[in-house]
Amino acid sequence: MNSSDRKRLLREMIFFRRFEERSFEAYMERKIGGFLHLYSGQEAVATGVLEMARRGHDYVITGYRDHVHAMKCGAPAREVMAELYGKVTGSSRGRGGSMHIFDPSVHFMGGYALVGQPFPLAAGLALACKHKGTDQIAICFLGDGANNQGTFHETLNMASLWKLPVLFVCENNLYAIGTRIDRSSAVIDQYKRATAYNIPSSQHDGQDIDVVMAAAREAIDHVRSGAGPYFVEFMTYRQRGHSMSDSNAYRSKDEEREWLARDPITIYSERLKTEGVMSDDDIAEMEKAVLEEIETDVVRFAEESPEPRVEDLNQYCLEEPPDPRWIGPLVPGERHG
Ligand SMILES: Cc1ncc(C[n+]2csc(CCOP(=O)(O)OP(=O)(O)O)c2C)c(N)n1
Ligand SMILES: [Mg+2]
Repeated sequence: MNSSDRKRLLREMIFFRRFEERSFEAYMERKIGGFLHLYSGQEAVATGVLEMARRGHDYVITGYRDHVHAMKCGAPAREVMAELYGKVTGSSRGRGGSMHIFDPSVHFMGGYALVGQPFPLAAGLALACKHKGTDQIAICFLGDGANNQGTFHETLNMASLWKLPVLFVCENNLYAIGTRIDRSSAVIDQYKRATAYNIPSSQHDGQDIDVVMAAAREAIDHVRSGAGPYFVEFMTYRQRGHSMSDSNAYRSKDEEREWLARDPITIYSERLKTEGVMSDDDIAEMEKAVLEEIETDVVRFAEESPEPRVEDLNQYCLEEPPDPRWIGPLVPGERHG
């Protein structure tokens, strides 16, 4: 990876962090309502894995902590922010909100509110890729807590049996809301659970984007080669509470400090400085430019966009169930469903 790619990666992670922190502020100002789950602290996982995937070619799906995954797939940041604001210009036309970002034009097949829901959907996407005979793969990001759902076991079994081209990415941030992993899972190392279904798996540091990319490269190559699914686990930590309604009082200050010292953006910035790719001044300038872009482009767009009109609320409701073969925009010619 050359130095301009490395600078771009750092900028992306800084952008994603600032996007999340700015949406926190907008929530406190009551401009965003409903649920809001922030990804601050976990940026190296989605950024690193999706850097190794093929943009707009592979399919990506995840849970409700979904803003960064959508943007890294190519969903415009201003449309993601507008969705958080519930505006008509949002990725889901203001009907979905934070947990339901959806942009099929870049193969981001959604954030889902139900824990474990994306597992079988990812297998379905992978089955479609297999039937079409393309070299596309499906990538399913989910938290550690989701692995205790029945859908995890049903999906891994079928995916392995049918050798589906699906990559499971477990973002192990040690908590499911306020419950620590050792209080909810009989198996602590999540990657070991995949061996029960004959799926190769591995566990890696999720705070170092270089480690994430190297692991993702191997995992994606395996899946794309037709060898069947792969399960990769990244150890990471969310820096904020589970959602905006979580007081985050259940974690020790020592634990939080330990993980903050391993902030993925700090780790990567330090590396680029040591390698002489960027200086402190370059990074400060980059941060300033990101803040400005978020204010003048992303937030302004969300704030100036119109609310959905009450008389249009049924606009995207289907009277008939959709044709199961259908996948694409609801309104022909429109970019979004
Ligand atoms: C089927 C279902 N059961 C319970 C919930 C409530 N719930 C929301 S998030 C969550 C924890 C999930 O934790 P994890 O998978 O580790 O993801 P993280 O929030 O850490 O990213 C639970 C139990 C839900 N949304 N859906
Ligand atoms: Mg978790």
